[in-house]
Amino acid sequence: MLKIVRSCRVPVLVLAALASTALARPVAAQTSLQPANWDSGMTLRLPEDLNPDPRILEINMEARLAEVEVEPGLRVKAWTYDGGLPGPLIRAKVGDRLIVHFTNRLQEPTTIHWHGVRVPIEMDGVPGISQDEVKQGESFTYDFELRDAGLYWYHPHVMSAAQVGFGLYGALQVDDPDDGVGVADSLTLVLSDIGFDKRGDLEPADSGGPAGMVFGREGQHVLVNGRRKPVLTVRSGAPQRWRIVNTAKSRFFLIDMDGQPITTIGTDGGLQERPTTEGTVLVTSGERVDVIVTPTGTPGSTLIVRAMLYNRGYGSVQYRDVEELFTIKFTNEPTLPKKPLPTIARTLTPVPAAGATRVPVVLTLPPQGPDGKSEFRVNGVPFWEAKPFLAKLGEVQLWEINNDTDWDHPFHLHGFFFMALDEKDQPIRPMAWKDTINIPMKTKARILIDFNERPGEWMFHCHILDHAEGGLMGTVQVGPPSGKSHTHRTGGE
Ligand SMILES: [Cu+2]
Repeated sequence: MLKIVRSCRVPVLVLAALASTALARPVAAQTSLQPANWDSGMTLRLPEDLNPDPRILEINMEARLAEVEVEPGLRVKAWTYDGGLPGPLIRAKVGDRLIVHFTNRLQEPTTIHWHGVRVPIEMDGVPGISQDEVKQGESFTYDFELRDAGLYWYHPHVMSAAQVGFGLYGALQVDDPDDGVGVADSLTLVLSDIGFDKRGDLEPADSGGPAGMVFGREGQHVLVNGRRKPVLTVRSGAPQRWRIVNTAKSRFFLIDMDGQPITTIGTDGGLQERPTTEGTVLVTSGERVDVIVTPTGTPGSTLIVRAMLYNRGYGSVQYRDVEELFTIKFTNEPTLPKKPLPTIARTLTPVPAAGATRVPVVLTLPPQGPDGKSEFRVNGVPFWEAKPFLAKLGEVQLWEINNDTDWDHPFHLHGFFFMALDEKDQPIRPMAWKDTINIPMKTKARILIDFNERPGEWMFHCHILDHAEGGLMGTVQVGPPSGKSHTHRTGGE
């Protein structure tokens, strides 16, 4: 037993070694160090659990139009899950079963895709490939097990650039009570943006034409848990865990807390091998990060958390300003003395790369045609002309993805985690399970995927959703085809 006395004014944090795991991970008796209602400016709604079984979370959810206030007096007629922006925070424990009775009250067809979750193919939410569209007034029940701890999210896979941009997204958090992180004060942060005019009418999904598609449209209002510039009230020197998802359809967030250290402990597929500490953390579209921060400042003062400029292509840093995300307001209590964080580590077992099938993937953007149209291509073809990649069930593949465009592409694979490799086929350290990896302009990424289960046709695409709809999309058929013939339609990703 290891005892850490935090200070004479706060309870003693007792850490016990877990005997059953290879790495002795401490389990903390957690006590909040924050004032009451410290996070009331940015809490997320929770859905009502209809099922008495503690291992089953069963909820109803509706997609519908709703007027939403993103700051006092500033309203937008958004597309929402259950009337809010973002949708409810679906929160369960690892191993739980999730049942979502979904009804579409929109005038357009939609679906729900569960980003990053190892769902059966029938639950993956891609119309024409894994399920039928849910049309206006129709319902569909999603039902699957939450096998992996981590922060995931959900959004439509029909006209996704439009529907996500209009407000259809929410977080799905799968907790591991034994993760040993030992930080009591935790926030889930859904970062997004939305574009609308003075009347609250949404910016059209095709604004800017082909140039808008090539850039990746960003809404002018940056939102944190659906609010503009909310406020957190915190005690200086108290550690916090932030679980962050970027649900914006194009915008990247390079998060800065006035240069104060940000310790990343996990990413898409839960905790990473070991923490890393830097002055900023980048979260590209679709990605998640799990970080520990200890905001520190003079009692009574404020600290602004910002999104700094990050160059993901022409126009993303020119004539642009940093964005304020939220304000940290320090209470008048004295700063807590610095204490070391518990050892946060995870044993990850990489799949051997030797013998993996090499799959070249080249991303291009040919010059505009005479008709002014632009299209992104994967191995020479846009999505609507592409044939599925093939993988045998149990085959390990090494995708060597060459981004030969002048734009970054956060590359997302449905249904499977992968690991990023270096040029020598070794995992990039610290190791982490990813489902979305940013491939900066004119660079390459190498990812190792074990197609060891769940045969079916799985999507991959850029998570700048305008790029996806502009052609940067494809599928991989894992195992034999189901026999159902599929028609790939434009915009039906
Ligand atoms: Cu892209």
